[in-house]
Amino acid sequence: MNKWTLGTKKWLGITSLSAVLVLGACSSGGGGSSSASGSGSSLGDQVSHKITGIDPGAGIMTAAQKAIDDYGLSDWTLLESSGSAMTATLDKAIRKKDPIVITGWTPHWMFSKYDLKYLEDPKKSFGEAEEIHTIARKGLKADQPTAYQFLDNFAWTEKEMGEMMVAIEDGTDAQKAAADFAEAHPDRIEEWTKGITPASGGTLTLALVNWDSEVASTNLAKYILEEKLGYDVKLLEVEAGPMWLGVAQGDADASLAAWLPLTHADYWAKYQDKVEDLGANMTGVKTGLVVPAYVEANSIEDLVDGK
Ligand code: PBE
Repeated sequence: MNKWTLGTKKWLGITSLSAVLVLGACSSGGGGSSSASGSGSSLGDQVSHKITGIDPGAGIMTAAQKAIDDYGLSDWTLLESSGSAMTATLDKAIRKKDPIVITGWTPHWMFSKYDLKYLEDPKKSFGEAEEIHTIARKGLKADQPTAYQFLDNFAWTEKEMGEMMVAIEDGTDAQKAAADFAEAHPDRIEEWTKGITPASGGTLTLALVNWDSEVASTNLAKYILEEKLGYDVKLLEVEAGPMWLGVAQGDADASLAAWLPLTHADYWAKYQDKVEDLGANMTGVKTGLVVPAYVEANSIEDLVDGK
């Protein structure tokens, strides 16, 4: 078990930053001159100083806004969308070999589908050594020891999650992808459930946000809790804020979607006394600004015009 001791880090200016979006001048109107390298204009001009983001509650959005401040990118705007809208926009850009800057994270199938790179982050706006944690409501251990023990045991690797994520992205139903994973890795299922006495019925609620990484982990947990441990599991799909609040209030029993120590630092600061941290279900995860490999920039510092 792993308790984080984070300072109450509050980022000021998250909403006060009123970046100006300059439209028009560079909205590639004529002739499709959408070359990623070389037309002489800055990357900022080429992408209209826009970073394609995801849902506003995601920690990566807070971190990206912090990067805008840290690197002096005051003429850049972070666009809100969703994980799926962001990857659709990325796909469109890559088909045309247009430049694009997105908020990206690993594990994610986009890194197997496309040739992408993280922009270096020397100022560490996106933190370091990030992990995905499982959090549970207080009292789960006493009420549902079977579920608690499994959730406490469960940890897997980026490669393993990748198998499920790619299958889901290719159109496999998430529960079918979980069943396929369990069939391919019986030793892992055995490891995670070893010595745990199945429950005699009962319903559990797992809260998740519709991020591809969490869709995979939460569906695998549901599958194992249902098929091996005797539960009926409901998935509660919510935004990041309600996900933390739901576990804190006991509306959800647990969530496998807590990114710590940085990505969800604000939520942790708010709810750390009201949830139980069961430790990492994956280590070595990462968030940052991501571009297609053909984009010349290598560092967030390269987004400053004139560089
Ligand atoms: N993510 C994926 C989340 C955590 C999981 C990086 C988009 C976030 O930013 O909150």
